Amino acid sequence: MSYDHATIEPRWQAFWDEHETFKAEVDRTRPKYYVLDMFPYPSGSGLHVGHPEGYTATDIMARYKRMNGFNVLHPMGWDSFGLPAERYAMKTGTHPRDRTYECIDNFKRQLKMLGFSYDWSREIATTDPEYFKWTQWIFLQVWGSWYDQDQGKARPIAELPIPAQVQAQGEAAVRAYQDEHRLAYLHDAPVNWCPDLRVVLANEEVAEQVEAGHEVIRVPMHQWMLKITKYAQRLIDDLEDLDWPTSVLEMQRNWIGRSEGAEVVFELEAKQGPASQLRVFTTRPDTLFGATYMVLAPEHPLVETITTAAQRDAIQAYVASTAHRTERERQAAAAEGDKTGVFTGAYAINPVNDQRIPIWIADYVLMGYGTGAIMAVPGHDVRDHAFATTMGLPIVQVVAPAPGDSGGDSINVQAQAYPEPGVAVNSGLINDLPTAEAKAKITQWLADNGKGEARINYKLRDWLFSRQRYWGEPFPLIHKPSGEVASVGVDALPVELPEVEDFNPSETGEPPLAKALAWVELPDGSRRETNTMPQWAGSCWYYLRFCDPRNADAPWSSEAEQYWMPVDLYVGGAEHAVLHLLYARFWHKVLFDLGHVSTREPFQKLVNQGMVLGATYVPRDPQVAAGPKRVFVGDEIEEVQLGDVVEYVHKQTREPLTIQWDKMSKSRGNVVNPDEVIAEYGADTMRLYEMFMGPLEASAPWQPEGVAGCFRFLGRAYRLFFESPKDAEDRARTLAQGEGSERQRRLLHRTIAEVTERVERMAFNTAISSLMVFVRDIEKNDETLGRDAAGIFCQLLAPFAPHLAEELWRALGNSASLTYEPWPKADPAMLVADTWTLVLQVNGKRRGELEIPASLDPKQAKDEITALAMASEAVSRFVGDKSPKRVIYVPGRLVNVVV
Ligand code: ANZ
Repeated sequence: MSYDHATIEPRWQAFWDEHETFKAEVDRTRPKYYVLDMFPYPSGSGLHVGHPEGYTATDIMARYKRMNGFNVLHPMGWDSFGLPAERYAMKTGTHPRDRTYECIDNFKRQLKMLGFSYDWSREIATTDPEYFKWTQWIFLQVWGSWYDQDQGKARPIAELPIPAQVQAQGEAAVRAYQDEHRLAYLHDAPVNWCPDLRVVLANEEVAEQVEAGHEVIRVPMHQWMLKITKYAQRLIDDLEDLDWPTSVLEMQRNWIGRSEGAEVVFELEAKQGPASQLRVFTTRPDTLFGATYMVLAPEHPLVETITTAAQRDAIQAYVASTAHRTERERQAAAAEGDKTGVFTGAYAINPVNDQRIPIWIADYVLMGYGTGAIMAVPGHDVRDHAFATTMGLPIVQVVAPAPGDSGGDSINVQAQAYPEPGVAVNSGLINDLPTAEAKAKITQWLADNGKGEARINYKLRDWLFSRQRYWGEPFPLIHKPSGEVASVGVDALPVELPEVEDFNPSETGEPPLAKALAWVELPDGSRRETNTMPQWAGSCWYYLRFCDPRNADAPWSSEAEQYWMPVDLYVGGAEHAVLHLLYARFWHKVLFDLGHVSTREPFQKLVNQGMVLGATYVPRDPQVAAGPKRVFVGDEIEEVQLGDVVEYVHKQTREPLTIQWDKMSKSRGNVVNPDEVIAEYGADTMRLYEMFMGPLEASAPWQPEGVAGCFRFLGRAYRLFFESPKDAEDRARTLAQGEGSERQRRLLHRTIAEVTERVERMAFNTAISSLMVFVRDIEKNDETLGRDAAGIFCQLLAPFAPHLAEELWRALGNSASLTYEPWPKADPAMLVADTWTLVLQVNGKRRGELEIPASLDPKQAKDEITALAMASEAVSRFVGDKSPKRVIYVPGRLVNVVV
């Protein structure tokens, strides 16, 4: 009998389904563990082997925690609104709904084949009316609230205090005042409009279309905005208690971008009625004496007013030319030193020394940040220095290195800006003060003289929350003939999408819904809002719905929410490090303020899995490689064995090629389809290999040899139960007889200890090596597994290769699934060391040592020993995500990894 995954796996999947093995219910007698994957967008191309990396990791944790007595919530669903289905509809006429559900079926089929322990009874799709009913409900909560600065939280709009003079102006004024304070508001915001494609593009989509030759312009449109900026400080502060990767915490902080500084008021030399002042934001008020010119963003409202007649044409031409560029492009160009701008002809007066300073416009200053205007200090700001040098503007030094700072004498601000802190010079009342004190003193002076005040600024902008698309959640709002915006009312939810034939926006960019007049126009003359919500909306709260997914009366019950939340472990791609997590945290905080959820933060621990890289092949000859780029994929290649090394050649031309590893993508042709891997090796092998490739957080290449290696390991484990010892005559003897040798029991307990400790750390690759060592040892000694050892091995294997583990467990005479078997405990008395020492080298340099269990024979167990070496801290720290060229093993002495 040999290991037949094709029979074993479907059998156990059917068993789990039939017994609802993974169904979770609130149970206050047990501790809970909520483990969540970032749910996928069900794309047309199906899963590739990158998806299951994170899913396997969470599944291991889910299974491990169940065996440790936790009540585990492990759900899966679909982030199923989104542009690809809509584009597909425009091309083929297939309704996005049909396409979406077709893709979901395919994704689900693939996920089920992998044997993940999801509670499928909790499956949700963001496109189901039963789901988006509550997305719309949450939107109404946001729209129905204002932010009370004093209490530091959102409150219902009905509780907004109305100033007496607004009250006196009547109902319409009160309503307008409320609308201004809502957390969701209407705003004319510029969007990226692509006239050729007739679509509004998200910022991150612009580059691709421009490259494809399409024009993208910025045009103002009616948009819904959410006041996430009110939460900027809380979104920073509450990161404190989260168990997240440092890099993600850092990215969140940077995105929110808190800056401390001052707002400074400059008088205009030629007063223009009420427009007599210019306000700027600066993080360096201590450099005020060095401001030699000012710059307004081209869109700044004062540009019109202050430009002199002589400069008008030049200014207008410049403003027109920058309107084509997005803020991102402008920032990128500015960072590369591309400095353009035009003088307005106007002057401002420096409040500290009454000097006249010329006012320019330039697109390196952005309207959306600070006040949209700056005082330029070319002596101490790199961007200003580049601009001043280009335009021939004066450069003045007002900061000198602090006494004792190295390199102090060589400062020459004419040649190069000096942005470092130091001591103030040429700066009147703050002369000789160190930068921090100079900032404080000048800010105080500005405040005392009514010329400014301390200010904290955030880079974070309000969230542009509407899209001109069909396949999204409709807003539950109507526009009344009076101009008033009103809720459709909670009873009218969900507002479903109208059936339409044409999914294109109108010529002018009006959303496709605007054309569904029978839907838009209501009997009382009101019109429905025709924008839809962005794809982020559905993914902002799905983790809450999973707590109580079939609740028809509420988005979730507080009982379920209080029991399951927060998510204990959240695993997903690093591409969501900023926006998804920030938006979800923001909604969560609004819901917290309004009393709908009980935790401040949704996701306690976060892990980003690395990427699975796929292979393509490029010419090895550098000369040839420099020519037009030629890339070949797997089936055009032949591997030839030359001595110890494998070479790649093109099948037809025999041209020598080298391998190149990239992120898997359909366009590169380097994608591996899990269906094929599962057909050949089975889900357990695939899961095992996904975890064995390397540390979860690191990117790693998909190598077919590695898959085969994991398959061989499972085959060996299988034979331990059914075929060993080699001379066994009756099967009963091989299964769980006796105690096993003393050596076997020692090894067993060491394996329990190692696997446990490594799973706790989510160091799955090394946990798997422990299991491999165990199997190899028993096999080598041609031993019969003892009764305990056989059962415990099944338990240890279960999180990683659950189908085979169940099969072996059943063969031992157990009738129940081992899903809820208690996790084994190592006996400390059995954990006495029995090892030899292996030296670890990377590129020939000694990087550490590793204790290898004596059970691993230096001559026989080459694979296991090198695997342990590769997985060791010492080696992986130096190898990182590079793929090793060669691994040299000197039996019993050392492993040298060449990268
Ligand atoms: C004078 C100055 C002197 C500045 C100096 C810096 C160094 P962060 O840290 O990003 O907040 N700035 C302000 N508003 C801007 C806008 N809308 N577009 C482009 N630049 C803007 O940086 C704040 C600094 O960026 C401000 O401080 C201002 O330049 C510039 F030695 O003012 B500073």
